Amino acid sequence: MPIREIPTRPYQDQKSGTAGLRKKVAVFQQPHYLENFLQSIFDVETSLRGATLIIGGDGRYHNREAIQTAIAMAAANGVRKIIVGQGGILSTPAASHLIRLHHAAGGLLFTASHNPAGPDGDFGIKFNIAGGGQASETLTGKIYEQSTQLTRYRIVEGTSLDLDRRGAQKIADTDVDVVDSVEDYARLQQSLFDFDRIREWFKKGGRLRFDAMHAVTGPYAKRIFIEQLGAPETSVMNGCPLEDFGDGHPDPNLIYAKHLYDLAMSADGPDLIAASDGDGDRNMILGRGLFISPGDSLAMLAAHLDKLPGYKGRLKGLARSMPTCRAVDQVARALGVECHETPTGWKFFCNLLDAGRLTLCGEESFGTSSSHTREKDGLWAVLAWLNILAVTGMSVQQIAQAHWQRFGRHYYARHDYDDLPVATANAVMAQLKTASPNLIGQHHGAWTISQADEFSYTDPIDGSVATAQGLRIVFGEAARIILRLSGTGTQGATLRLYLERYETGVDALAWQNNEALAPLAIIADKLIRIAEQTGRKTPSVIT
Ligand code: G16
Repeated sequence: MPIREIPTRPYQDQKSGTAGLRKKVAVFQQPHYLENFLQSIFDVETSLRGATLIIGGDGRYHNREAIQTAIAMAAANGVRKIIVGQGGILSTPAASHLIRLHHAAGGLLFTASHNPAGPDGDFGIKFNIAGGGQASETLTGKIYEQSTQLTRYRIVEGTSLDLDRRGAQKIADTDVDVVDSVEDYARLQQSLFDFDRIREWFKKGGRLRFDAMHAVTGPYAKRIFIEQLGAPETSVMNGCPLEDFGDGHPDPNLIYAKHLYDLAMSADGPDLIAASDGDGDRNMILGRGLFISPGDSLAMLAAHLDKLPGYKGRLKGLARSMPTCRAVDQVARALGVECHETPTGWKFFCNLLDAGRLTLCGEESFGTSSSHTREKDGLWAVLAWLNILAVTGMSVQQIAQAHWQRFGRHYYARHDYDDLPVATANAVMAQLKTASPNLIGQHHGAWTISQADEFSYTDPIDGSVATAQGLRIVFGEAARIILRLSGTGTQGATLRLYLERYETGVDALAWQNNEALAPLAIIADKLIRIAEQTGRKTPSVIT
């Protein structure tokens, strides 16, 4: 098997966003496009030489081809051992776990997360580092620099690995191990949760409906919920991963998983309804009669964490991304633990996790996880909820009501304006940034603006600074309006507007979410004028 150096010309658009490089499939299919990006990683991350690398993906269109290329290039670039999920399948949290378990120098994850798949859909690559977390902005910056000046890439020619056959194979001098995609991940979950109590809950008639959306979590959900926990087969829907995700949009939220919302609202719906996304790191939680927003889910899990075997007496700290509602802050205060506010992007939690300062963290974008891995973990969140239901004997509804009575409630919504011209979206941001200093002290109804600025973050562990992480208008504890540009889109620019309103006492239980947020939406419109500046009368998506 000869190693060849292939001459190439650099592309100039291989800059990673919030979570890796995401583009249309057609972009990745351009000559040498994938190879260039991979070679840039191998050139920059020299620790991969002589080390172990984890490879897998969410099963979307182009996954297998990309994995074959990655294996042939890893072997040509001196990687000693490659561990790859059977069939090329590894969920993002499972890959992160394998990196940690095998002390690998990194992992290549082929996914565009919740973005649609298929020949006209999206593809992506995430590079995760030793320790299991996503590459830092400094590292992705270096990889991008390298990608702009690359002149050759290295590859072992004429290889074709049998991705479906478990066990050892060899490519040139590199050992390749095709492993069961689920086994180690399931073992990790067993070490964290009380599987006996959950099994008992199912036996007593507890009902779960989990939608794997024809994406990566199907095999994980079937093995864990059905085979290991004894849930009926009907508990998992769309459990077979398809290259086009069944033509669906595996983004578990109130728009793309509306059927789950309808199920939750039906008179005899299951006790727990949940979904995950394309690569298995996001989660959506509903109970009979209600949707639990991701920020609330984080806070409720934090309040009950001590009931979970893997976490008893171990809560060190809590964290949320800046636009995520401040519900978890209330829990942190009550429990007397530190609480961190980080920029959007899971990588910002990782230093705190590594330093042992953080046990549980989450984001408004349907991401929740803990110190057990270095990615958000969709099935972990579902198991955590199942475990809490099993131990408390309460319903999701009762847990939520009791939580809001004790801690108050953060009404919350996100309004997305998708596929805007980049210049228009930038202009909206620039306008608000310029206006911000003059907003402080303004009264809007009963609320007064106490702070208006651009969020920047100094990492408490390594002192690195992340600037321009979103604009915030804060009305003390009572409310916030946040505006930021998405870092994960593949078409035009997406503006995200986040609305948060905090109420205690009877007002915490009195309102529908949209009723409570209506006055705040009017204030946001007055201050930011998105409709006027973009010509969009309504958001593309409200979640
Ligand atoms: C990715 C990151 C998340 C982040 C999200 C934000 O999610 O992994 O940490 O919260 O992007 O997306 P945006 O910048 O569009 O608001 P995923 O699930 O797409 O990998």
